[in-house]
Amino acid sequence: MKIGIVGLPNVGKSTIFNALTKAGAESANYPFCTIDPNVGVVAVPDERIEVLGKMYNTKKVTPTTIEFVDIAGLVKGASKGEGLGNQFLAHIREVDAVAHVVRCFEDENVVHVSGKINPFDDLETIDLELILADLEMIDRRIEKTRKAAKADKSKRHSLELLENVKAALESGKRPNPEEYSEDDWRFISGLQMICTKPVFYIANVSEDDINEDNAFVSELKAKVAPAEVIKISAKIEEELSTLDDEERDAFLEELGLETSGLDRVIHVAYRLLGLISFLTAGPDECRAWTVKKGTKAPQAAGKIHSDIERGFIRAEITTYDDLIAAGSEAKAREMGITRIEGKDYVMQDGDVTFFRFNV
Ligand SMILES: Nc1nc2c(ncn2[C@@H]2O[C@H](COP(=O)(O)OP(=O)(O)OP(=O)(O)O)[C@@H](O)[C@H]2O)c(=O)[nH]1
Ligand SMILES: [Mg+2]
Repeated sequence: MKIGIVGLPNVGKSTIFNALTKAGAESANYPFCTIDPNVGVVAVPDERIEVLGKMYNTKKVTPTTIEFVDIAGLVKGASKGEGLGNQFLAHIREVDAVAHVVRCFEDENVVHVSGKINPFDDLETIDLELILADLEMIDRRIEKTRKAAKADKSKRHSLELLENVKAALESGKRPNPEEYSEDDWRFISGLQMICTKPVFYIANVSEDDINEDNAFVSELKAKVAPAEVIKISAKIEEELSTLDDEERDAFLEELGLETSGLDRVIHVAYRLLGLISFLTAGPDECRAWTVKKGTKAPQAAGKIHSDIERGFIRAEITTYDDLIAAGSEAKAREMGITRIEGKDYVMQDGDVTFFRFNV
Protein backbone atom coordinates (compact mmCIF):
# COMPACT_ATOMS: atom_id res chain seq x y z
CA MET A 1 0.00 0.00 0.00
CA LYS A 2 1.27 3.43 -0.97
CA ILE A 3 0.19 6.82 0.37
CA GLY A 4 1.11 10.06 -1.40
CA ILE A 5 1.54 13.28 0.59
CA VAL A 6 0.43 16.51 -1.10
CA GLY A 7 -0.04 20.11 0.03
CA LEU A 8 1.24 23.66 -0.34
CA PRO A 9 4.98 24.32 0.11
CA ASN A 10 6.31 24.73 3.65
CA VAL A 11 3.26 23.29 5.44
CA GLY A 12 5.22 20.47 7.09
CA LYS A 13 4.88 17.61 4.59
CA SER A 14 8.50 16.51 4.85
CA THR A 15 8.56 16.97 8.62
CA ILE A 16 5.55 14.64 8.91
CA PHE A 17 7.00 12.27 6.32
CA ASN A 18 10.23 12.05 8.33
CA ALA A 19 8.47 11.52 11.62
CA LEU A 20 6.36 8.74 10.10
CA THR A 21 9.10 7.00 8.15
CA LYS A 22 12.31 8.00 9.95
CA ALA A 23 13.68 8.40 6.44
CA GLY A 24 15.65 11.57 7.16
CA ALA A 25 14.38 13.61 4.20
CA GLU A 26 15.37 17.27 4.12
CA SER A 27 12.86 19.60 5.74
CA ALA A 28 13.55 23.29 6.15
CA ASN A 29 11.88 26.59 6.57
CA TYR A 30 11.65 27.64 2.97
CA PRO A 31 9.15 26.79 0.25
CA PHE A 32 10.19 24.12 -2.28
CA CYS A 33 12.70 22.57 0.06
CA THR A 34 11.70 19.21 -1.40
CA ILE A 35 12.52 18.83 -5.07
CA ASP A 36 13.04 15.15 -5.73
CA PRO A 37 10.32 12.96 -4.24
CA ASN A 38 11.11 11.10 -1.00
CA VAL A 39 9.95 7.55 -0.53
CA GLY A 40 9.85 5.80 2.84
CA VAL A 41 8.55 2.49 4.14
CA VAL A 42 6.89 2.13 7.55
CA ALA A 43 6.09 -1.01 9.50
CA VAL A 44 2.40 -1.16 10.40
CA PRO A 45 2.33 -1.51 14.20
CA ASP A 46 0.41 -4.68 15.10
CA GLU A 47 0.82 -6.08 18.58
CA ARG A 48 -0.86 -9.35 17.54
CA ILE A 49 2.24 -10.56 15.72
CA GLU A 50 4.35 -9.76 18.79
CA VAL A 51 2.01 -11.85 20.97
CA LEU A 52 2.05 -14.69 18.43
CA GLY A 53 5.82 -14.40 18.26
CA LYS A 54 6.01 -15.22 21.97
CA MET A 55 3.43 -18.01 21.72
CA TYR A 56 5.36 -19.74 18.91
CA ASN A 57 8.77 -18.80 20.27
CA THR A 58 9.42 -17.60 16.76
CA LYS A 59 12.72 -16.61 15.16
CA LYS A 60 11.33 -13.58 13.37
CA VAL A 61 8.38 -11.18 13.61
CA THR A 62 7.57 -9.40 10.35
CA PRO A 63 5.03 -6.62 10.21
CA THR A 64 3.23 -5.59 7.05
CA THR A 65 4.38 -2.29 5.57
CA ILE A 66 3.00 0.89 4.10
CA GLU A 67 4.89 3.23 1.77
CA PHE A 68 4.79 7.02 1.87
CA VAL A 69 5.74 9.33 -0.99
CA ASP A 70 6.54 12.96 -0.18
CA ILE A 71 6.66 15.34 -3.15
CA ALA A 72 7.35 19.01 -3.80
CA GLY A 73 4.74 21.51 -2.66
CA LEU A 74 2.11 22.64 -5.16
CA VAL A 75 1.13 26.28 -5.63
CA LYS A 76 -1.57 28.16 -7.47
CA GLY A 77 -0.76 27.87 -11.18
CA ALA A 78 1.33 24.71 -10.75
CA SER A 79 -0.43 23.21 -13.75
CA LYS A 80 0.88 26.16 -15.77
CA GLY A 81 4.39 25.69 -14.42
CA GLU A 82 4.30 27.99 -11.35
CA GLY A 83 6.60 27.02 -8.51
CA LEU A 84 8.08 23.67 -9.28
CA GLY A 85 5.05 22.94 -11.44
CA ASN A 86 3.09 19.73 -11.22
CA GLN A 87 5.69 17.44 -12.77
CA PHE A 88 6.02 15.58 -9.47
CA LEU A 89 2.37 14.64 -9.44
CA ALA A 90 3.27 11.69 -11.67
CA HIS A 91 4.51 10.07 -8.45
CA ILE A 92 1.12 10.56 -6.87
CA ARG A 93 -0.64 8.84 -9.78
CA GLU A 94 0.70 5.51 -8.56
CA VAL A 95 -0.44 5.72 -4.95
CA ASP A 96 -3.50 4.06 -3.39
CA ALA A 97 -4.54 7.00 -1.24
CA VAL A 98 -3.69 10.68 -0.91
CA ALA A 99 -2.84 12.40 2.37
CA HIS A 100 -3.38 16.12 2.00
CA VAL A 101 -1.40 18.10 4.59
CA VAL A 102 -2.94 21.43 5.60
CA ARG A 103 -1.17 23.95 7.77
CA CYS A 104 -3.20 24.66 10.90
CA PHE A 105 -0.39 26.02 13.10
CA GLU A 106 0.64 29.59 13.69
CA ASP A 107 4.30 30.47 13.68
CA GLU A 108 5.39 33.77 12.27
CA ASN A 109 8.84 32.37 11.67
CA VAL A 110 7.55 29.79 9.22
CA VAL A 111 6.67 31.34 5.87
CA HIS A 112 3.24 30.66 4.37
CA VAL A 113 3.35 30.92 0.57
CA SER A 114 0.26 33.12 0.39
CA GLY A 115 1.17 35.23 3.39
CA LYS A 116 -1.52 34.04 5.78
CA ILE A 117 -2.83 30.80 7.22
CA ASN A 118 -6.14 29.94 5.67
CA PRO A 119 -7.04 26.24 5.37
CA PHE A 120 -10.09 27.06 3.26
CA ASP A 121 -8.09 28.86 0.55
CA ASP A 122 -5.22 26.41 0.79
CA LEU A 123 -7.54 23.49 0.13
CA GLU A 124 -9.18 25.18 -2.83
CA THR A 125 -5.78 25.95 -4.31
CA ILE A 126 -4.54 22.38 -4.05
CA ASP A 127 -7.83 20.81 -5.15
CA LEU A 128 -7.94 23.05 -8.20
CA GLU A 129 -4.37 22.19 -9.16
CA LEU A 130 -5.08 18.48 -8.80
CA ILE A 131 -8.18 18.80 -10.96
CA LEU A 132 -6.29 20.78 -13.61
CA ALA A 133 -3.52 18.19 -13.65
CA ASP A 134 -6.08 15.43 -14.18
CA LEU A 135 -7.83 17.46 -16.84
CA GLU A 136 -4.60 17.80 -18.76
CA MET A 137 -4.11 14.04 -18.62
CA ILE A 138 -7.72 13.30 -19.64
CA ASP A 139 -7.39 15.68 -22.59
CA ARG A 140 -4.41 13.75 -23.87
CA ARG A 141 -6.29 10.52 -23.35
CA ILE A 142 -9.32 11.84 -25.24
CA GLU A 143 -7.14 12.79 -28.22
CA LYS A 144 -5.72 9.28 -28.40
CA THR A 145 -9.04 7.55 -27.88
CA ARG A 146 -10.76 9.70 -30.48
CA LYS A 147 -8.26 8.59 -33.07
CA ALA A 148 -8.61 4.96 -32.04
CA ALA A 149 -12.41 5.17 -31.99
CA LYS A 150 -12.48 6.04 -35.70
CA ALA A 151 -11.26 2.57 -36.59
CA ASP A 152 -12.51 0.68 -33.54
CA LYS A 153 -16.15 1.12 -32.57
CA SER A 154 -15.61 -0.56 -29.22
CA LYS A 155 -13.58 2.49 -28.14
CA ARG A 156 -16.59 4.78 -28.52
CA HIS A 157 -17.91 4.01 -25.09
CA SER A 158 -14.53 4.77 -23.54
CA LEU A 159 -14.51 8.08 -25.38
CA GLU A 160 -17.96 8.88 -24.02
CA LEU A 161 -16.81 8.12 -20.49
CA LEU A 162 -13.71 10.26 -20.90
CA GLU A 163 -15.82 13.18 -22.17
CA ASN A 164 -18.06 12.71 -19.17
CA VAL A 165 -15.15 12.79 -16.75
CA LYS A 166 -13.79 15.85 -18.49
CA ALA A 167 -17.09 17.68 -18.05
CA ALA A 168 -17.09 16.90 -14.33
CA LEU A 169 -13.52 18.12 -13.90
CA GLU A 170 -14.24 21.26 -15.88
CA SER A 171 -17.01 22.15 -13.50
CA GLY A 172 -14.54 21.71 -10.64
CA LYS A 173 -15.96 18.37 -9.48
CA ARG A 174 -14.46 14.96 -8.84
CA PRO A 175 -16.12 12.20 -10.87
CA ASN A 176 -18.70 10.52 -8.66
CA PRO A 177 -18.67 6.67 -8.57
CA GLU A 178 -22.41 6.63 -7.89
CA GLU A 179 -23.12 8.06 -11.33
CA TYR A 180 -21.49 5.14 -13.13
CA SER A 181 -22.00 1.41 -13.55
CA GLU A 182 -19.46 -0.86 -11.89
CA ASP A 183 -17.71 -1.60 -15.19
CA ASP A 184 -17.57 2.04 -16.17
CA TRP A 185 -16.17 3.01 -12.79
CA ARG A 186 -13.50 0.33 -13.10
CA PHE A 187 -12.42 1.98 -16.35
CA ILE A 188 -12.47 5.46 -14.80
CA SER A 189 -10.62 4.53 -11.65
CA GLY A 190 -8.04 2.79 -13.81
CA LEU A 191 -7.19 6.09 -15.51
CA GLN A 192 -4.78 6.99 -12.68
CA MET A 193 -6.44 10.28 -11.97
CA ILE A 194 -5.53 11.80 -8.63
CA CYS A 195 -9.10 13.05 -8.14
CA THR A 196 -10.55 9.55 -7.99
CA LYS A 197 -8.19 8.34 -5.29
CA PRO A 198 -9.40 8.10 -1.71
CA VAL A 199 -8.21 11.16 0.20
CA PHE A 200 -7.83 12.08 3.85
CA TYR A 201 -6.51 15.23 5.44
CA ILE A 202 -3.74 15.81 7.92
CA ALA A 203 -4.13 19.01 9.92
CA ASN A 204 -0.65 20.00 11.04
CA VAL A 205 -1.18 21.75 14.39
CA SER A 206 1.14 23.14 17.03
CA GLU A 207 1.92 21.07 20.15
CA ASP A 208 -0.51 23.15 22.21
CA ASP A 209 -3.46 22.46 19.92
CA ILE A 210 -3.20 18.70 19.76
CA ASN A 211 -6.12 18.03 22.13
CA GLU A 212 -8.65 20.75 21.37
CA ASP A 213 -9.47 21.62 17.74
CA ASN A 214 -8.30 25.16 16.98
CA ALA A 215 -10.31 27.42 14.65
CA PHE A 216 -8.29 26.32 11.61
CA VAL A 217 -9.00 22.65 12.28
CA SER A 218 -12.73 23.27 12.80
CA GLU A 219 -12.84 25.14 9.51
CA LEU A 220 -11.00 22.36 7.73
CA LYS A 221 -13.28 19.67 9.16
CA ALA A 222 -16.41 21.56 8.15
CA LYS A 223 -15.09 22.04 4.65
CA VAL A 224 -14.04 18.46 3.87
CA ALA A 225 -16.68 16.44 5.77
CA PRO A 226 -17.39 13.55 5.50
CA ALA A 227 -13.72 13.02 4.61
CA GLU A 228 -11.53 12.34 7.62
CA VAL A 229 -9.22 14.86 9.20
CA ILE A 230 -6.32 13.58 11.30
CA LYS A 231 -4.82 16.09 13.65
CA ILE A 232 -1.07 15.74 13.88
CA SER A 233 1.58 17.87 15.46
CA ALA A 234 4.62 17.41 13.26
CA LYS A 235 6.75 18.55 16.19
CA ILE A 236 5.31 15.93 18.56
CA GLU A 237 5.67 13.20 15.94
CA GLU A 238 9.28 14.26 15.39
CA GLU A 239 9.93 13.74 19.07
CA LEU A 240 7.95 10.47 19.27
CA SER A 241 9.96 9.01 16.42
CA THR A 242 13.15 9.22 18.50
CA LEU A 243 11.71 7.33 21.53
CA ASP A 244 11.52 3.63 22.32
CA ASP A 245 8.11 1.97 22.92
CA GLU A 246 8.02 2.50 26.66
CA GLU A 247 9.11 6.15 26.55
CA ARG A 248 6.73 6.68 23.71
CA ASP A 249 3.70 5.41 25.68
CA ALA A 250 4.68 7.55 28.67
CA PHE A 251 5.04 10.64 26.49
CA LEU A 252 1.69 10.02 24.77
CA GLU A 253 -0.02 9.65 28.13
CA GLU A 254 1.55 12.87 29.33
CA LEU A 255 0.11 14.60 26.26
CA GLY A 256 -3.32 13.06 26.80
CA LEU A 257 -3.11 11.11 23.54
CA GLU A 258 -4.08 7.49 23.04
CA THR A 259 -2.15 6.81 19.86
CA SER A 260 0.62 8.34 17.79
CA GLY A 261 -0.08 10.20 14.56
CA LEU A 262 1.37 7.28 12.63
CA ASP A 263 -1.12 4.88 14.22
CA ARG A 264 -3.98 7.23 13.38
CA VAL A 265 -2.83 7.67 9.77
CA ILE A 266 -2.54 3.92 9.27
CA HIS A 267 -5.90 3.28 10.88
CA VAL A 268 -7.66 5.79 8.63
CA ALA A 269 -5.84 4.55 5.52
CA TYR A 270 -6.88 0.96 6.27
CA ARG A 271 -10.49 1.98 6.72
CA LEU A 272 -10.52 4.24 3.67
CA LEU A 273 -9.01 1.57 1.44
CA GLY A 274 -11.01 -1.28 2.96
CA LEU A 275 -7.94 -3.24 4.02
CA ILE A 276 -7.54 -5.99 6.60
CA SER A 277 -4.56 -7.94 7.93
CA PHE A 278 -4.42 -11.69 8.14
CA LEU A 279 -1.64 -13.38 10.08
CA THR A 280 0.65 -16.35 9.66
CA ALA A 281 2.43 -17.89 12.62
CA GLY A 282 5.07 -20.53 13.15
CA PRO A 283 8.44 -21.15 14.79
CA ASP A 284 10.28 -19.55 11.87
CA GLU A 285 8.21 -16.41 11.40
CA CYS A 286 5.10 -14.62 12.64
CA ARG A 287 3.88 -12.19 10.08
CA ALA A 288 1.04 -9.83 9.12
CA TRP A 289 -0.17 -9.53 5.52
CA THR A 290 -2.39 -6.83 4.05
CA VAL A 291 -5.29 -7.66 1.73
CA LYS A 292 -8.43 -5.91 0.54
CA LYS A 293 -11.65 -6.77 2.37
CA GLY A 294 -13.44 -9.45 0.39
CA THR A 295 -10.25 -11.24 -0.69
CA LYS A 296 -10.72 -15.00 -0.88
CA ALA A 297 -8.34 -17.52 0.67
CA PRO A 298 -6.41 -18.53 -2.51
CA GLN A 299 -5.73 -14.90 -3.49
CA ALA A 300 -4.63 -14.14 0.07
CA ALA A 301 -2.28 -17.14 -0.19
CA GLY A 302 -0.97 -15.62 -3.42
CA LYS A 303 0.33 -12.67 -1.37
CA ILE A 304 2.72 -15.07 0.28
CA HIS A 305 3.72 -16.96 -2.86
CA SER A 306 2.14 -17.55 -6.25
CA ASP A 307 2.75 -21.31 -5.82
CA ILE A 308 0.52 -21.39 -2.75
CA GLU A 309 -2.29 -19.75 -4.72
CA ARG A 310 -1.79 -22.04 -7.70
CA GLY A 311 -1.69 -25.21 -5.63
CA PHE A 312 -4.20 -24.10 -2.99
CA ILE A 313 -5.89 -27.01 -1.22
CA ARG A 314 -7.37 -25.45 1.91
CA ALA A 315 -6.77 -22.90 4.65
CA GLU A 316 -6.66 -23.85 8.31
CA ILE A 317 -7.76 -20.82 10.23
CA THR A 318 -8.01 -19.85 13.87
CA THR A 319 -9.37 -16.44 14.77
CA TYR A 320 -6.66 -14.53 16.64
CA ASP A 321 -8.70 -13.96 19.82
CA ASP A 322 -9.72 -17.65 19.93
CA LEU A 323 -6.14 -18.76 19.50
CA ILE A 324 -5.00 -16.50 22.35
CA ALA A 325 -7.83 -17.81 24.55
CA ALA A 326 -6.83 -21.41 23.74
CA GLY A 327 -3.21 -20.66 24.58
CA SER A 328 -1.54 -22.62 21.78
CA GLU A 329 -2.12 -23.94 18.29
CA ALA A 330 -2.21 -27.57 19.52
CA LYS A 331 -4.83 -26.66 22.13
CA ALA A 332 -6.89 -24.78 19.53
CA ARG A 333 -6.89 -27.81 17.23
CA GLU A 334 -7.82 -30.08 20.12
CA MET A 335 -10.72 -27.79 21.07
CA GLY A 336 -11.93 -27.83 17.47
CA ILE A 337 -11.79 -24.04 17.04
CA THR A 338 -9.41 -24.23 14.11
CA ARG A 339 -11.56 -24.18 10.98
CA ILE A 340 -10.95 -25.75 7.61
CA GLU A 341 -11.85 -23.27 4.88
CA GLY A 342 -11.99 -23.76 1.12
CA LYS A 343 -11.33 -21.66 -1.96
CA ASP A 344 -14.45 -19.50 -1.56
CA TYR A 345 -13.68 -18.43 1.99
CA VAL A 346 -13.47 -14.65 2.44
CA MET A 347 -10.53 -13.72 4.66
CA GLN A 348 -11.24 -11.82 7.89
CA ASP A 349 -9.05 -9.44 9.85
CA GLY A 350 -7.01 -11.38 12.42
CA ASP A 351 -7.34 -14.78 10.76
CA VAL A 352 -4.29 -16.78 11.84
CA THR A 353 -3.88 -18.88 8.75
CA PHE A 354 -2.05 -21.95 7.63
CA PHE A 355 -2.35 -22.71 3.92
CA ARG A 356 -2.17 -26.28 2.62
CA PHE A 357 -1.04 -26.45 -0.99
CA ASN A 358 0.36 -28.80 -3.54
CA VAL A 359 2.29 -27.93 -6.69
N1 LIG B 1 6.03 25.72 14.44
C1 LIG B 1 5.90 24.67 13.66
N2 LIG B 1 6.73 24.54 12.61
C2 LIG B 1 6.59 23.47 11.81
C3 LIG B 1 5.60 22.48 12.03
N3 LIG B 1 5.70 21.56 11.05
C4 LIG B 1 6.71 21.95 10.25
N4 LIG B 1 7.25 23.10 10.70
C5 LIG B 1 8.37 23.85 10.10
O1 LIG B 1 7.97 24.31 8.83
C6 LIG B 1 9.09 24.30 7.92
C7 LIG B 1 8.72 23.58 6.65
O2 LIG B 1 8.58 22.20 6.91
P1 LIG B 1 8.74 21.09 5.77
O3 LIG B 1 8.39 19.82 6.40
O4 LIG B 1 10.07 21.22 5.09
O5 LIG B 1 7.62 21.56 4.75
P2 LIG B 1 7.18 20.93 3.34
O6 LIG B 1 5.71 20.98 3.30
O7 LIG B 1 7.83 19.63 3.12
O8 LIG B 1 7.76 22.02 2.34
P3 LIG B 1 8.22 21.88 0.80
O9 LIG B 1 9.08 20.68 0.67
O10 LIG B 1 8.96 23.13 0.58
O11 LIG B 1 6.98 21.79 0.00
C8 LIG B 1 10.24 23.67 8.70
O12 LIG B 1 11.07 24.71 9.17
C9 LIG B 1 9.56 22.94 9.83
O13 LIG B 1 10.40 22.84 10.96
C10 LIG B 1 4.76 22.63 13.17
O14 LIG B 1 3.88 21.79 13.44
N5 LIG B 1 4.95 23.74 13.94
MG1 LIG C 1 9.12 19.00 1.71
